[in-house]
Amino acid sequence: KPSELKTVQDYVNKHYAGMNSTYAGQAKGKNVIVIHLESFQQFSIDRKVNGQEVTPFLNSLYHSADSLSFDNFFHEVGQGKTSDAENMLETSTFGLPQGSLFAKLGNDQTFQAMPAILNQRAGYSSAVFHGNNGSFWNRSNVYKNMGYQNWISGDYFNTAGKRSTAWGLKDKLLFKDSIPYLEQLQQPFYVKYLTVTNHTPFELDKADQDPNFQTSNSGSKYIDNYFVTNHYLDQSIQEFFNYLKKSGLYNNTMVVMYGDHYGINNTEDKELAPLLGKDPSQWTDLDTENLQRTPLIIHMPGLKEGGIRHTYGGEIDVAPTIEHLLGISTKDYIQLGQDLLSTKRSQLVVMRNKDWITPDYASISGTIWDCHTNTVVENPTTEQKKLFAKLQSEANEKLSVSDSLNQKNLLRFYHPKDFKSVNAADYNYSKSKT
Ligand code: GP9
Ligand code: MN
Repeated sequence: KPSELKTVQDYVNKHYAGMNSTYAGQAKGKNVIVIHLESFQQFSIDRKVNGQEVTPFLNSLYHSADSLSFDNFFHEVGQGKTSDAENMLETSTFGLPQGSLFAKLGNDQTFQAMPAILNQRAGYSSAVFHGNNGSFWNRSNVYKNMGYQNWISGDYFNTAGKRSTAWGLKDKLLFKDSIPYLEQLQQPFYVKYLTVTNHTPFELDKADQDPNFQTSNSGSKYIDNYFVTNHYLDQSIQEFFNYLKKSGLYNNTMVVMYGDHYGINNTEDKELAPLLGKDPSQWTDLDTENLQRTPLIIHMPGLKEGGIRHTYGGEIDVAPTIEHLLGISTKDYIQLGQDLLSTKRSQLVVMRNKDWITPDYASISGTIWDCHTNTVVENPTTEQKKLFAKLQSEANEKLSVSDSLNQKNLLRFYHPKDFKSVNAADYNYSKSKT
């Protein structure tokens, strides 16, 4: 119904936060490489185990003056996990309240997504690289509807025997074996790597482990294994950066790295606590919520005014941030996120289950926490009650607008002047036809 689309449009116009002129267009015309760091959490950044950094290379990028890094960036996925994260990054809309949007709606959904926007507005070619098979999370259909020109999945690579874990080609091999394809892409390109080795249960052959890295002895095999695959992931990114530098691509590329969701389940919190310098008996629900931070690092040589940002945001906000860095305005698109660099953005982060967090308060399963004292707000003042109700209704509205848009496929009816509809039939990912 036109009125339903109108409600969505009104919401988006009211919440448009603009861009930041210091950053807008800084990456204009550059290649974009998004590296999806599977299950990688913020607490691993700068983490030392047995006196050794777990991810020394990512730490160096995190602290580099050529990076914009975010330390209050939250994953906002639901049951669709990786696919929800992808959906947010490509479209700046949420996944579904239940199940995976990719799986449930991906066959017929109208998307106005990053690969098509970047292609139409700035001539970008596009590709996704991943070590698992092409049909997982229904990607073969979804990517066509998003306008991805190339989908180089595990179906393309030699994934035999020890080259793979249970989740597909090991990350070091994924980066290495992707290069012949990457080198054929017309520049500028928009490319996404979906890593997979740092996926639960975080098992890795001894031969792939760094003999110089000693993991924790936490009492949880998930935690101990996690640091091992974190370290492997870190090395794989370093090897890829070495290639980017050697090939010269580094100088005209912006690399965006982010963790898609938690890797360590809250069942392991008691074993994790001491490693984070916390008393397990004092562990709270807010501590668990605080662990839902994942890294976001935007790296580009020559970046002006880089550094670590403390703004509160999440996966929903990444697409407009990237587009604005590329000098592409987002005013005409239906996007629910706000540029992370905008000074007018809201500090309310909305989770898929209607929980929310701000710098001061968090709502976890309906209980309000004070983020400064790490305690439940037992007797809220009238003013606080009003504030919490307002934040909750803002959170609910954001999710319901997203659900109305996606569940009714409303983008079918939306034709901004800057967007030509994507035709899935234009894309063919079968291996024989390259
Ligand atoms: C599968 C990989 C993992 O191909 O992307 O997905 P997840 O289990 O994290 O949703
Ligand atoms: Mn995942």
